[in-house]
Amino acid sequence: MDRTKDKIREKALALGFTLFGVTTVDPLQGAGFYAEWIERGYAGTMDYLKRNVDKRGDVRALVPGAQSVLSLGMEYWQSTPEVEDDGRPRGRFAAYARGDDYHDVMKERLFALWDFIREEVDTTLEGRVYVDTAPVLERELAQRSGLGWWGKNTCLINKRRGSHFFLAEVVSTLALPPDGPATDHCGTCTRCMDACPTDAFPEPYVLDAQRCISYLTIELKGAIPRELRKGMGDWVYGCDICQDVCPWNRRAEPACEPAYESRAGFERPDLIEWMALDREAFNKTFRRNPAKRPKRRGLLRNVAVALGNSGDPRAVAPLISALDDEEALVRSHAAWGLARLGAKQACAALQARLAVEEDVEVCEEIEWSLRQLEREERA
Ligand code: B12
Ligand code: SF4
Ligand code: SF4
Repeated sequence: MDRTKDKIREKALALGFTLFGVTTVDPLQGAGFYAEWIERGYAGTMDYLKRNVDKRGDVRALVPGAQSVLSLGMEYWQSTPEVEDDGRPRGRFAAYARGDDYHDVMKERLFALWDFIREEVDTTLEGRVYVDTAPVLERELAQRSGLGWWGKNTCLINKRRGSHFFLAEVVSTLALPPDGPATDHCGTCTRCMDACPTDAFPEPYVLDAQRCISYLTIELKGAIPRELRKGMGDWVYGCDICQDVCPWNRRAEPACEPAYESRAGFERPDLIEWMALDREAFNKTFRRNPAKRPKRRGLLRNVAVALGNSGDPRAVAPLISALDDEEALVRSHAAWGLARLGAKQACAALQARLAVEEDVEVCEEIEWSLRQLEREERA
């Protein structure tokens, strides 16, 4: 028992963190694994992951004189209801992102925790708080702090709470007794790997982010590779499949920090309504929400793909309107959506757009879509 650690744990729980553990500042074993992951190209266009690769394995490079790392978890679990057919095609939006942006929420609480530690223990302590933003290998630090193990789906899983939680750290010069590491409980299970619709796991415990729907819908700025669009199904922001199928999430007693609770209409978004969002409506709808990250053009690109995948004839009209969107990225994916729907009635609209279109990539996508529709007509 350590009184200082207990007091800090109590404060962390009061601030809404439900998982708490401590580890040493010893170098991380996974640094080599990480460098190889980057080397294999699995990070795709996420250039920020390719910077400071050498520094990632040692938190002492971030906080000179650091003595301990506090790992914290905050939960966001929520179910995704099935909706009655109300005449509107619906999308899916990852559970973690349906409320306020976790970076903002957790940063504020982490600063409050850090202030408490300094006031309670010693105001001359040095330290920094992290959530996602710095070159920190969060999952491995959390595993070493006993919060959970990295599963074959690569997510950190806690035996009691499952994996629907965010991670954060306080790296500081405060010396605290470490907790023991968590052990792996995946066993022979391969459900997550079998369920992934885009085949994003080249091997257990390894994710090729370039194929992951989460990467495609959030991180990728440009066109989504055509061969992966079908597999995206109705996901418009992130993806929860490899967590939803995990038995540890079914057994968990999950919780949700109120700030992450779903905003109205985010559980199963109305795709036709979202396809019609102009800039002002987009900014209003996604204020303080993580989906402001891919910007309007990225989100509507995803919505166009989901409408295409819906197989719903009601998706044709909004996709035809989107052929005139101000963003080339949206126009090109709307063209693909029409081809995917086999919407032969859209040929005239595609041809009309092609006659005035100036963007080379959009022209190429429209020509491809027209060829698909013509081929289907002949067959
Ligand atoms: C880049 C990134 C992504 C990328 C790549 C994900 C990935 N698997 O690498 C994309 C955009 C795809 C993504 C998706 C998601 N992400 Co993300 N993401 C990150 C980020 C910023 C960096 C991850 C990273 O460094 N990846 C590189 C790989 C190599 O690292 P790693 O998987 O963490 O593996 C480490 C250890 O597991 C260990 N390790 C693994 N295997 C082995 C084997 C050996 C032999 C050894 C020694 C070590 C080892 O070593 C590695 C290095 O330490 C982290 C935040 C952070 N700074 O860590 C959030 C983070 C991982 N993401 C998070 C979330 C919530 C998600 C999503 C669930 C969101 C969603 N619903 O769409 C999905 C989950 C998809 C999935 N199956 O992973 C949470 C995960 C929380 C948790 N419980 O695990 C994090 C921690 C953010 C946070 N602060 O809470 N994400
Ligand atoms: S988040 Fe979805 S796409 Fe990404 S690895 Fe998991 S199941 Fe596959
Ligand atoms: S689904 Fe099975 S293999 Fe995948 S993370 Fe969960 S327990 Fe591990």
